[in-house]
Amino acid sequence: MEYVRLEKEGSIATITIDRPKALNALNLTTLKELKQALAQVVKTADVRAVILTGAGEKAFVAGADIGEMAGYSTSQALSFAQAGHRIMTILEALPVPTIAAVNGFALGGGCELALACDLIYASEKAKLGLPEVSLGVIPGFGGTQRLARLVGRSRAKELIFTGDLIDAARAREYGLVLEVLPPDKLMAHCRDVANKIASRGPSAVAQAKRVIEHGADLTLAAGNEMERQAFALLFGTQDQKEGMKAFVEKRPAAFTGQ
Ligand code: DAK
Repeated sequence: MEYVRLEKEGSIATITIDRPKALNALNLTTLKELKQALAQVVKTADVRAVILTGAGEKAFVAGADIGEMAGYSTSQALSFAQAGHRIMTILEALPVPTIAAVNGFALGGGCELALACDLIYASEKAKLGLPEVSLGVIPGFGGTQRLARLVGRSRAKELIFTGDLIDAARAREYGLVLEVLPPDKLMAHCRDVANKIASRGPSAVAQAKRVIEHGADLTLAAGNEMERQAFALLFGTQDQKEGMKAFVEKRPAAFTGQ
């Protein structure tokens, strides 16, 4: 792949958007390669968490590629938005947690990419925002929906209507990022979180992710019913037997994902 790197260390996969000359902006090729990388992750049985980041010092992803988008017709814009939405949906539906390591600018489509991840950590140097209205458009990869669900409609409207960029500390205050780290500690922190998740029961983590994600669109009663079903289902796994046996025997559990 030209603009996307996929590396695996133990059970952690790291996907790096690697187009630093354009601040890792998402052109069509990059989107296609990101989709390929995610497909590869799905095929790799022992991946337990995915970290997504940007190459270089300056950017996570500075947005969709403005040069490429500039001449789009309405129908081209629709297929571009559909391609972006498909990728965000694939990310959200991955059975393993995804962590955005926001190491610099996360703007427009880049911010939307982070928003489609389960957890967002940022470097002190990061700047986040959805500046699309400054370009005469609106977010096209799910930002209007995911940002509003994460930080509330009012704050999302403020950020989207003004197009303002916010620093990492402000993003944390808004609940958009979980923690802010010194730049040289960001990846280590994300790996620590990923490794901790990887040490837990994989089916349990997958079910927790599924139930939280799907439950967000349901009534409380329907979401609780989904939780009960998933809880019961896990009692059919080896991991539940091992997890509880290990507790009783006062030793760490050796989960297999079965
Ligand atoms: N696209 C293409 N190239 C970009 C880019 C981007 N989003 N961001 C930066 N670059 C390129 C710059 O053009 C420059 O290239 P050269 O001139 O060196 O060839 C290089 O990266 C370095 O950037 P700068 O020289 O500008 O670096 P600075 O430090 O001065 O400024 C910056 C950094 C991040 C503040 C600035 O580059 C900037 O404002 N970039 C644009 C940020 C932005 O507006 N992002 C949102 C993009 S819009 C939709 C689908 C999708 C979307 C919307 C609708 N539908 C289909 C409906 C999504 C939209 C977006 O994401």
